[in-house]
Amino acid sequence: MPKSQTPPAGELRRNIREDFPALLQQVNGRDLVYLDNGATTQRPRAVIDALSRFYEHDNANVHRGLHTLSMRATDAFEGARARVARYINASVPEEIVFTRGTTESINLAAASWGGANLKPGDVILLTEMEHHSNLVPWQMVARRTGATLRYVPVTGDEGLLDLSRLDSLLTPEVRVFAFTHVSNTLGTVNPAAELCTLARAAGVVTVVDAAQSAGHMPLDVRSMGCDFLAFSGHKMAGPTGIGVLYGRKELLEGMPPWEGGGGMISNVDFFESRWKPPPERFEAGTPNFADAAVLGVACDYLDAIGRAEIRAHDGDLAQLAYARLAELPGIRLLGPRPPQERGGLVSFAFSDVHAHDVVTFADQDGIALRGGHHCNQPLMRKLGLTGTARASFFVYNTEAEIDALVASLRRTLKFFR
Ligand code: 7TS
Repeated sequence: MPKSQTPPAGELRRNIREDFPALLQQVNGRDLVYLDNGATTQRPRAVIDALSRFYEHDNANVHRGLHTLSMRATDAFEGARARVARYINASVPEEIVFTRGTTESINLAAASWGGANLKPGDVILLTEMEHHSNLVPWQMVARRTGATLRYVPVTGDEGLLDLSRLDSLLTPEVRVFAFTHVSNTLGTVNPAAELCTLARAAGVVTVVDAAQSAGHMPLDVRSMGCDFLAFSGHKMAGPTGIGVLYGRKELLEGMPPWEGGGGMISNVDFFESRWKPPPERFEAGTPNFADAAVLGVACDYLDAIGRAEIRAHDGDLAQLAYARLAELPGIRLLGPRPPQERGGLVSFAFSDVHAHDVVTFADQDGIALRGGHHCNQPLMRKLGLTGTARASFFVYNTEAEIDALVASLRRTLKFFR
């Protein structure tokens, strides 16, 4: 975009909402206000159409046929791999493993890398703000290998990692440090590059959960210095059921497969097999080639808007929402306030109104929120909460929608008090 046409920071192209057909509807007689983007984003017409086009024109299984459609499908699939590699500045496309999503990506890293490298006495370092997806797979591999878990504490409602503790936590027994880039409950943006640098200096492998950042800010795995990075297509305007595990080439090459089947072998005998190199080694069976191909279209869509611009836009809305919500009597707001430490979501609780009631009443006004523990049960317990309501923003959300949210919450509070 020429400079003269660049909107001010935090303000994106005005007609962006028209790209998203699902937004153009009424819910309970009101214009839909979709503020549940942390769970999944809506998809732009470009992505929806690309999926139809793929099935209408190019559909055939990949890596198997010599016929034209199979070659077209394979080109689209491998082209998307290269596109995703560029999206996060991976060194080569082979560092991109396609999975079902963040959850499967972390399970792959934990089972394959963890299963091969962890032993009794080793420590897996996590943080108290991890989503269950970056917690349970590590508990499972800990049980399997005899490794133990250790946690970087969260400072409380302010929702920051207590980095003063990191030196004492990164002892020689720590083999892997898995942490979220952006917390789906607190909104905290963790200093991923700083954490990766400290870990690497201690010889510790890093796994970054980028589920909440991949669609919302620039990502560069090489400047971040991570070893693994996981994310989901459906949280970044892309298709459902497709995700990515980025792994540094040397690490992926040293890892055993975690599932066996077609596509991942170079040779099979009755009693033993040899594996293909990454990424195929980790993609047993027919991959989700159609959604993978269209994930590249989602990358194009977001980059055309500009991820720095998206970060500014979502962050500005979160700042505004925080300020407006703070005016509501009896509200408890979670996570850090400063714009550089908060991504595009705000989580809040009332002592006298359950989060599920907040969400149900908002729905009556056509507003989609999420309420509950957000797959962060240990953190909720630590904070003495059963759940929160959460508003999470994306490219198409507006200040007027925050006005609608605040007005709706005022009505809810009046009803309950
Ligand atoms: N990690 C984080 C930080 C997440 O927010 C989520 C999903 C996941 C991992 C799992 O992603 P999946 O695509 O494999 O399911 N978070 C949410 C949420 O906040 N509300 O619904 C899903």
